Amino acid sequence: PFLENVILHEQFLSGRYSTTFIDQTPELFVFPKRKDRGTKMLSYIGHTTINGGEGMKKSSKPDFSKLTIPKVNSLEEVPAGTKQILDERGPEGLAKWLKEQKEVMLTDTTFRDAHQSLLATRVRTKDLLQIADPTARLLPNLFSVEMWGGATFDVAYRFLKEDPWERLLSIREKMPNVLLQMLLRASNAVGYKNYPDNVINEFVEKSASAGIDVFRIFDSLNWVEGMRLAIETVRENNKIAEASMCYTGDILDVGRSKYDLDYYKNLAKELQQAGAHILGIKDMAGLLKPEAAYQLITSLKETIDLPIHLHTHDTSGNGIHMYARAIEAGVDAVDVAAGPMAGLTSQPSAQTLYHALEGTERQPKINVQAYEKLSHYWEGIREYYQEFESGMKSPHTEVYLHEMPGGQYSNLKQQAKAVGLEDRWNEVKTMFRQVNDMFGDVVKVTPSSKVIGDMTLFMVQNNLTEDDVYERGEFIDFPDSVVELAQGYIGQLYQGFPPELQRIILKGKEAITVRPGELLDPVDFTQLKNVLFKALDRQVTSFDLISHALYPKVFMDYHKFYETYGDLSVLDTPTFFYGMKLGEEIEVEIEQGKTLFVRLLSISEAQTNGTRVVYFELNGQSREIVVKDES
Ligand code: 3PY
Ligand code: ZN
Repeated sequence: PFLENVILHEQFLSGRYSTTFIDQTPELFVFPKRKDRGTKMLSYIGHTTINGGEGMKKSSKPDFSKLTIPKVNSLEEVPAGTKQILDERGPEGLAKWLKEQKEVMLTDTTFRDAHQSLLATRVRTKDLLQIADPTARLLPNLFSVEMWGGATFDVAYRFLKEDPWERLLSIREKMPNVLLQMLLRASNAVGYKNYPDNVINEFVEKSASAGIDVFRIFDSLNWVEGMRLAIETVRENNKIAEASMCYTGDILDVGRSKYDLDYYKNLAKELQQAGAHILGIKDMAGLLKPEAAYQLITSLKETIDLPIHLHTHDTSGNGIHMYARAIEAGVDAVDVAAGPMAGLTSQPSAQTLYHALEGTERQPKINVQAYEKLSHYWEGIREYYQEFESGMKSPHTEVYLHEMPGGQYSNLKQQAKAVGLEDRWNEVKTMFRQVNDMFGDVVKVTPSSKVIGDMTLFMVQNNLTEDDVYERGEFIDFPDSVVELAQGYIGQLYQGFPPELQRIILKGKEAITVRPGELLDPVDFTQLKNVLFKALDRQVTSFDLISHALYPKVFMDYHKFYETYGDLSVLDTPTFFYGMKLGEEIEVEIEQGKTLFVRLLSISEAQTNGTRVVYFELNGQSREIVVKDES
C-alpha cells in the first residue's frame, strides 16, 4: 500500500491536528524504513552484476576505452547562436532569418534521431550532458540540436530509468545558444495513440517552458486536421512550429500517382495556412531520391514562402547525393549527425556533407575540425551501446521496396525474432510492403508504421495472404492497432481506408471521421495531482502530471524502480548496463561534491534459496547485498 501515514492524512493536510491526533492515530506515524542512497545504488549494481542489465542478456563487462571530451574553456561566455535570434526576433523573425542565409543550415540529430535509429534510443542523459557544453561552444553556428521527443521520452523512463524532463532541463542549461528541437507526433505527442486536447496543450506548454524552441510536428497519416492543435499551441507559446509532411512513395514513379508532386504541393500550402513557421519534410524511411529531391524542393520553393527543412535517413546510402541536390534546389536546412553516429538508418554525416559541398556557395559555415573532435567522443560512446546495434552493416537499397522507416527496421526485426520469425525476416519485409498496398498505400511513420508492422507479423505468423484476409476475414481477429486504424482512431487516411477491407476488419464497429481528440475526455489535472501525491509520497511536479497522463504505467513503474534503486542517472553507462567486475573500483558522484567510491570485492556461491551475497566496499567500509540470481 502506498503510504497510510500522516503526511497524507486529510486532517494533517488540512492543518487540523494536535498532539491528541498523534495519540489517537499512532499507526500514522510509522514511516517506512528508507534505504540510504548508497545501499540503493549497491543493490542496483549487485543486481546488474549478477543478472545483467534490464532487457539485456547477461554478458561480461567489456573493457571500454577512455572517452575523449574535447577541451573547451567553460568559464568563457558561450558564443551566441540561433537561440538568441529567436529570443530577439520571435519565431517569424527567426524563420525570415533562416530563409536569408546563403549557406545551408544544419540540424544536428546526434542527441535524438541518430541514436533512436542506430542504438534503439538507448543513449543516456549522462552521455549527452557531458558533451553538451563542448558542442554548444564548438558548433555555435548550427541551426538547431534535435535532442528530445520521438521515442526518447518513453525509452528514458522505461529502459534508462531516468526522467526525460531532467534531460531537457539540464541540456538546456548547457546549451544556451542553439535552438533545441524536438519531434512531436502531433496529437500523439510522444506516444503511440491520440491524446485528449488538453494533454497536447499541456505537453507543448511544459516542453516549451523546459527549453524546446523548435517543434517538428507531423501526423503519421499526413492528416492536417490532426496537426492543427499542436501547431496552434506551439504558436501560442511563441515557439517555432515546424509543420512537417512525411515523404512516402516516389514522385519519380509515374505508375504510382497517389503521392505525386501535386500531393506534396497541396499539403505544403495547407501547412503554411495552418500556421507553420517552417515547412519540414520528413523523409523517415529515406525514400526521397536525389532527382526527386531536386524536383520537390524546386516546386515547393515556387509554391510557398516558408523556409524548408529537410530530414532523411541514409539507409540506401544516397543521403549525401540527395542532400546535395536538395541544396542545389535551395533547401534552407538539413539534418545531419556527427560522423560516428551517422549513416545507414541514421542521418547522413555532417562532416561528409561539409566536404561534399566544398567549393560551393552553400557549404555550411561550421568548424569541421570541431566536428571531428566531437566525433572522437561519439566513437567511444557508441561502443557503450554495442548491445543495441541493429546488425545492419552496409547500405540497404531494399528500403525502396519495403519502405520501412529508419527507426522501425531494427525494432520490427527484434519483434519478429520474439515471435519466432527470425528465419522468415525476408518474408516479413516483403509482407510489410504488401500490407501497405493492401491498406491503400499509406504514409508509414510512428504510429501508422507500427500498425503496418503489427499486421505484417500477424499475417506472416498465421500464414495469411491478402486473399485469405478477404475470403476468411470475418473469422479473423485482427490486431487491436489494425482495428484502431480502420476505425479512424489514428486519424484519417488520405483517400480513405479501402471500404471492403474496413468492413471486414471492423465487423460492425463504427468508424469515426472526426478528430479522435474531440471525442476524448480531458484529463482532470487537479484530481490527478491529488492521486499522484498519495501514490508518490512527495511533491508532484507539473512534469510528473503530464508524464503520467501520457504513460501512466511506464511512469509508475519508473517511480517504483526509483524508490528501490534511487537515482541511477549518476552511474556511468558501462556499470549501468553491465554492473561491475571483480576487483573493479568506480566513482559515482551522487551530487556535486559528494562521491561514492565503490569496489566489488567478491560474490558468494548461489545459496539454496537462489540468492547470492555480493560483497562491496563503499567509501572504505564493507557492505553486503543479497541478490536473487535469476539465471
Ligand atoms: C518518431 O516518431 O519517433 C520518429 O522518429 C518517426 O520517424
Ligand atoms: Zn527520422
